[in-house]
Amino acid sequence: MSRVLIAPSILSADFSKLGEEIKAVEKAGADWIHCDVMDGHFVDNITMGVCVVKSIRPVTRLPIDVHLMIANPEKYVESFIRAGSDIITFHIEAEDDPKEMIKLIRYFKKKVGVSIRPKTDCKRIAPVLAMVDMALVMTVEPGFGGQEFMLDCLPKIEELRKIFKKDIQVDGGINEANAPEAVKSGANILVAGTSVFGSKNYAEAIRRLRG
Ligand code: S6P
Ligand code: MG
Repeated sequence: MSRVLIAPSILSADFSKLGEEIKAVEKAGADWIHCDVMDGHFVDNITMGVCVVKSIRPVTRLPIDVHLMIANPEKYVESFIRAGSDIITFHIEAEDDPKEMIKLIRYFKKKVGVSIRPKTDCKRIAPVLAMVDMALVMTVEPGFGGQEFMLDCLPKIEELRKIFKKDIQVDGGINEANAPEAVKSGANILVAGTSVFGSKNYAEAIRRLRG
């Protein structure tokens, strides 16, 4: 099993010193920087946009992993990529033409992820799995950091791992207690907001997540 990657979600960071926070998690061993973009339509929250990606790009050499929890994501792909995104993940529930969306991200030679909410079956993304680099299984209902990990999403990760050999990312309520189960089920990239940025020692928190 290749090394588990840790992608701290800056949604839980202190935005009054975001640059320092990103440098700190990079120094603490983070592999990616996860940006939760929400538009108040696809989910009932509004968080960050292109300007945040643009402002953090010069601060870190880590891949910037953009999680689009927005309606009509195809409208914003180019601006997020030009701002410095390395990975663009969209929700299958938000995109009428996922294959066109994937082709658009590929046009810019960026990594493509497709995400499913807890209630969405793996079957919804089966037709596009061959086209993407990563599948993101939400382990909370998208919208807010700090929620409880949904254990009933574990069988879905196992089911997905049986048919998908590339990166499986999990996102939502990940901590040192449930990370081993998520990895055992087949996840190899862990998004963590509260369990990293809510800790006193980022390096220790990341080490514990990696197991
Ligand atoms: C739900 C949520 C996720 C975050 C994740 C990280 O939309 O906002 O997209 O990436 O929840 O936060 P935490 O505190 O759950 O680890
Ligand atoms: Mg996320």
